[in-house]
Amino acid sequence: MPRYSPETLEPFWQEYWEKERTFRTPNPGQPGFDATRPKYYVLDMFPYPSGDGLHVGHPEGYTATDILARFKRSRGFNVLHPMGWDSFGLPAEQYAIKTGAHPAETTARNIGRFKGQIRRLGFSYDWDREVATSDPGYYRWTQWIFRRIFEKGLAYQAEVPVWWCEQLGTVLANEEVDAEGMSEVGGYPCVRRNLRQWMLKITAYADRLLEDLEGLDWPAGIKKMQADWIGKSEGADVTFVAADGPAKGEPLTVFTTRPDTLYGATYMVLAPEHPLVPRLASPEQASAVRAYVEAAGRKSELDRKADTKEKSGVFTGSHAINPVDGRAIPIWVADYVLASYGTGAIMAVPAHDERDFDFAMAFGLPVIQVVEQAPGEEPVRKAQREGRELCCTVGEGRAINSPLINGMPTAEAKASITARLESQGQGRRVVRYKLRDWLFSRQRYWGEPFPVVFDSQGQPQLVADGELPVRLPELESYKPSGTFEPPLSRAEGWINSPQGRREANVMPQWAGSCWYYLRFLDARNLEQAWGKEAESYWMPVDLYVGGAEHAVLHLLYARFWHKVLFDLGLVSTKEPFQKLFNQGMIVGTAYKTPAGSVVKTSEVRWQEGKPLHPSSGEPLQAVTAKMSKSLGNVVNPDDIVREFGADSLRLYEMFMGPLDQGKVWDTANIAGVHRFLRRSFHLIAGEEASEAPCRPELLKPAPGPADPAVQKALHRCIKAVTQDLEAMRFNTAISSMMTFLNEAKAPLCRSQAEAFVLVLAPFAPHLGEELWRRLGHGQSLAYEPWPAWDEALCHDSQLELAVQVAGKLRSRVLVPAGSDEAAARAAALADPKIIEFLKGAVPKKVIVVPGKLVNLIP
Ligand code: ANZ
Repeated sequence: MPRYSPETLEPFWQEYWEKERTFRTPNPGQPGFDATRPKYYVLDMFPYPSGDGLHVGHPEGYTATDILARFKRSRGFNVLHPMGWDSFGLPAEQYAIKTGAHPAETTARNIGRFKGQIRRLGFSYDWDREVATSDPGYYRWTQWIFRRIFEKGLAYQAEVPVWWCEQLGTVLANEEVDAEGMSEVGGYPCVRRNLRQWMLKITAYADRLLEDLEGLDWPAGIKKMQADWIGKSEGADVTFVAADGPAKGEPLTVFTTRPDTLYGATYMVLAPEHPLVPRLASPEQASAVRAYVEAAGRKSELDRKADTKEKSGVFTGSHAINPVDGRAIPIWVADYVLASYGTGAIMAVPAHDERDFDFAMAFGLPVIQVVEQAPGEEPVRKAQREGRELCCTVGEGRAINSPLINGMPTAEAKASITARLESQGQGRRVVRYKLRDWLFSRQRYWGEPFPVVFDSQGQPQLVADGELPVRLPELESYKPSGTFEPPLSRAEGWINSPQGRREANVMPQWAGSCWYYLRFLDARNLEQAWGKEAESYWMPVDLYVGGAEHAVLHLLYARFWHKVLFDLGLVSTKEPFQKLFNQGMIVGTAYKTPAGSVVKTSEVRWQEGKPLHPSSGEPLQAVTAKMSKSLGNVVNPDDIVREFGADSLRLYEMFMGPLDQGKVWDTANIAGVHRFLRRSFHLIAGEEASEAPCRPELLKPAPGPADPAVQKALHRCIKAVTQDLEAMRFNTAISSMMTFLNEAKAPLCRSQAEAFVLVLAPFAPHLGEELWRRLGHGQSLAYEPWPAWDEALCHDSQLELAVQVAGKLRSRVLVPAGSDEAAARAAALADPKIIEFLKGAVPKKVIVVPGKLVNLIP
C-alpha cells in the first residue's frame, strides 16, 4: 500500500541539503555570489541552549522565518538565514550548578542536542555561519568591541548602588530585577548595595535610542516599552529657598514637568534620603523626622511607588519660599518621593497631581486650582472637605489663579514661567531620563572575561587587540563564593598577568547577543569581527523574529552597541533591526479540581473523553496555562516529529492562528494538517506511489491542456499564498492551499503539479523536494523561481447575487463579473422566481450591494 512516509523521506532530504550545502550563502566577492539580486536578511533570536532542549515555542518563530527565507530565495533574493547559540551567561551556569557538571561541558552537550533537534525540523540555515557566544573565536570579538566602547569613553568604573542577589551571588542590572525586587532569573530577592562596577554609558545615547524608534517597523507595544524605559521628561528645575528653621536661606531645588502649576504648589516634599532632610528638621520635629526616615529605609521601592498605598509623611517644621509669589509653604518628608529621580524633591500641587492630592487629603493640606478644567475632562479625584468639593484634574488647559500667566494654555504657560525663572536665576529648563547607565559587571564565572588589567596604580589598562581573546580560565570550582569576590579571583595562574592583575568580573549575558547578528555576516573571518563589504551588503536585518520578552533588555542593549559601532564607522546603518515581529506564546492545557488544585496533565485519567482526577475520580476542568514541568503539560517537538513528521509540525504551528497571537496547543489537531500533506503527496505522486524517497520511477503527469477549473483554482491559490506570505499571514496561506487541494482533480498536468509543489515547498520543504524529484528534476527546488499567477484567472467570470424582496431572500441570479447596478437590477427583475413572486408589482425602491445582493422593496 503506498503511503506518505515522512519518517523516511525527511531524513533523506535533510542529509541531501547538508551534503549539497544547498543553503550555503556566499558573501559579496565569494564564488557564486550574484550581485544583481536584492538581499534579504531574516534572523531568529538565537536560543540560549537550555538543558531542556527545544520546546514548541522555538519552532514557531523558526518555521515562520524559514518559510520566508525559502519564499524569498524563490523570489530571487540573496537570503541570509543563520543560526547560533547564546551560550554564555547566568542561565547556563545555573543549569550546570544544578546538574553538578561544568558549564563548558553542559553547554557543549546542550548545543549538540539543540542542533540535532533544529536540523530535524528541516530549517534552511546556512550552518557555515553558526556561532556560539561562549566560543573563544567569538568572544575575542566581544572583547574587541568592549575595547572600542572603552576607548570612546563609554565604559567607566564607579561605586554605584546596585542590585545584589545573595542566592545568585552576583549583582544584576535594573532590567534584570522586577518591580518587586526579585531577580528575573530564578526569582530570588535582591537588595541595594554600593559596589565598584563597570558601567556602560547608555544614557549618552538616550535621545537617539528614543528618536530612532520612529523609523523602525516594530510592534507599537515594544516601541512604547522602550520609550517608557528611556522615560524622557521635559520640565524645569525650580529653586525655592528655606524661609526658616536650621537651614534658613538654603536653596531647595525641585524637578517638575508642570512649571505652569507653580502657583498651585501648597507644600514641598523631600525624599527621606535627601541630604538636606536632617538640617531642615526643626528641634521640635527632629525626632519624628528621624523615626520616619528610618522606617522608610526599610521599605522596598515598589511599596513606595504604589499609589494605592496609604500616603505617609512627616512635617519638618520648616517652610520654603515659592519663587513666583514669595509665599512660604510647609516642607514635608514623604516616601512617595524617590531619592533616585529628579532632584529628590518636589513641589506638591494637589489640585493637579493625584499623588499630591491624596497626600493633601490625608494631612489636611490646602488645594489651589490653577488650571482650568478643559471641557469634557473628568477629575481623577474628588473629595469633600469642610463642606467644599475638592477636585484633582491632571489634563492641560488654561492657567488661572496665576497672576503672571493667567489665560495662557499649558504649553505657553510652561515656557513663560520657565523663561522668567531662568532670567531670575531661580530655575532652568531641563530634560530628564529614567534610563540609567548599564551595569556591566557580573561576579560570575561563565561569561566573557574583560580585556582589562589593573596597573600598579590600580588604573585599568586595556589588553591589546593582538592579544585577544583573554581566555576564560578553566576553573574547577566555579561557583560563586557568596562574597563579593568573583570566582575568577580564585584562578591563580590567570589572575596575575605580567601587565598586572586581571579584572575578575565577567560581562553580563547580554554582551554576546549585542552583536551576534554582525558576526553572522562574516562568521569565519579570522582577521576581523566582520568585513566591511559583507556588512554594507547585508545590513540591516530585514526581519527579526522572536518573543516579546526581550523588549527592554536585549533589544535596547543591541541598539545601543550598534549606535556606538555606527559612530565609530564600523557599521553602515543607524539601527540593526529594521523590522521586528513578535510571535505569540503557545500555551498548553492544565487540569484543575473544582476546589482549584492542579493535577499534572500526564497524570489525568480519561474516561469517555472526560478528564478525571487519578485517585478520587473527581471530574476536572481544563484551563489554558503556560507550559511548565510542574503542570506536566510541556509538549516535546521530538515526539510530534516522530509521530507525524517535521513538515506536519511546521504546518501545524503555522496553521494554529496568526503568528503574533497567543495560541493553545492541541496535539489532536495535527492530524488535520498531516492529512493535508498526505493528500498533497498522493495528488502529485499518484495513489500507487512508493514510499521510498527518490525512486527513479518518474511521475507521468497528465498531458496538457490543463483542466480549466483546476487552473483557476491553482492561480487563485498562488496569488493568495504569495500575498499572504508578503504580509506574514501563514495560517490563511495554508487555508488557500487546502482549498486548492479540495478543488484539484488528479492527475494534474505537469505545469500545475510543479506550480503547486513550489508553493507548498516553503511550508513543507521535505515533501516539496520529494515531489519535485519525482517530477523528474535532478536538483533541489530551493532556487526555482516562484510561480506566477494570471490575474485574469483569479476572478470569476460570473458572480452570484442574492435577490431579496423586502429584505427576505427569494432567489439567486448569475451576472457577469463587474456588472454595474443597472445590470444587477435588470437581472433580478428578469428572474422567473421574482417575476412570479412580485405578481406584476413594481418595486418602489431597489437597493444594490455590488457583487452581493439586490433588495427589492415593494
Ligand atoms: C509638580 C507637578 C504638578 C507635577 C502637576 C506633576 C503634575 P515624570 O513625568 O515621570 O518625569 N516628581 C519629580 N521628582 C520626583 C521624585 N523624585 N519622586 C516622585 N515624584 C517626582 O514625573 C515628573 C513629575 O513627578 C514632576 O512634576 C513631579 O511632580 C513628580 F500638576 O511637579 B510634578
